[in-house]
Amino acid sequence: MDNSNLHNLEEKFQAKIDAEIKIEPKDWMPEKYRKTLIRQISQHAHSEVVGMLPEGNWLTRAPSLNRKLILLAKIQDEGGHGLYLYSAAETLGISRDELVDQLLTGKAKYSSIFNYPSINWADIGAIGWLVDGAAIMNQVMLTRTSYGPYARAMVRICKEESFHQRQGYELLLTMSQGTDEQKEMVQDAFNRWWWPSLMMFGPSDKESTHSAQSMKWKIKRKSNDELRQAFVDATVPQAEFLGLTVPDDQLKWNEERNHYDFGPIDWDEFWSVVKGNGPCNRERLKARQKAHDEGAWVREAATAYAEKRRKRKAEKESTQVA
Ligand code: FAQ
Repeated sequence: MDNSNLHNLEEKFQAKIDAEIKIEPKDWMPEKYRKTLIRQISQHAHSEVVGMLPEGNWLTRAPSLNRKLILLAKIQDEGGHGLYLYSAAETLGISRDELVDQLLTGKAKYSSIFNYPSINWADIGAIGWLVDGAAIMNQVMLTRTSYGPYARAMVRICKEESFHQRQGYELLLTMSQGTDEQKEMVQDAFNRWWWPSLMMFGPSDKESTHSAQSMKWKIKRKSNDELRQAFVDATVPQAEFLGLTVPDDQLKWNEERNHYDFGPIDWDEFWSVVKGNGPCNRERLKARQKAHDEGAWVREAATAYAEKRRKRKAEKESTQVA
């Protein structure tokens, strides 16, 4: 394709985005748009799947049958989100095997937040309230992202995340009305999950390498810092209602800005976790590798079954023709 043709296609593509027309799998798209989406959607899918691990840690130790059922349903939802997202990524011409391989070999990232341990039962509440809360803040804008299959997957995911966030808050509300020891557990979980939750939104706008192009293509519609601020503004009053102290001595309501000011984020910690050196990075990848290896027989059986069905159908069609 010559340069003027390519330029024409790119202009038409941007005009579609500007007119809020969704891009669909068979539409022409710039190669960089396709690659950016594969990167973001697959990182998102991996996050959902790896994100099942910190909560899975508490399934056998949930304090009641009811809590166990709720947690089980939530974790299953996260697995489902991973599947919708892998399917959305596959529409861009990459196979599930390649995507999983990128995760297991450490080539693909997943959210930094899932490299922190879930130490006490209140962590389960904190994950629902803060981690799902941060995820929703980011994902609501993604229901309007420019790529059709991603936007449609996000609509359903957001509905489910909203239940996840509320179950986490309700768990903490119950504990915060309990014994002194339970209240301490809630504060301890909050202290450990607060800053990593703020990091989930990604580097500051100044450091964000992909934001400018992703905003132009309307893959992202709000910046990392905008979403982080919205999360702080929404979450601080919820923390106060639980009787919690936010672990940030610089946190203060700013009348003029109509927002909370908050202290500096430890970006060295963030990048160290992203680069594979967080408290649980190795453990998480090892657990995914083990699940992948132990699931080999399921993949083989499903492939053999599909092949058997394909052959039967072909045989039936050939006898019908004869
Ligand atoms: N962790 O230029 P930007 C959930 C990387 S789902 C690790 O700003 P971008 C549900 C970034 O990839 C949570 N890496 O990047 C659940 C890039 O590196 P690269 C996941 C991060 O893409 C709840 C580099 O830094 N949600 O929690 C992180 O424009 C409970 C430069 O960054 C999504 O994935 C991070 N936190 O903006 C499940 C939402 N942040 O690729 C179980 C979709 C940044 O060049 C239990 N994703 N990086 O090597 C997005 O909206 C975007 O990708 C951002 C980052 C906003 C995360």
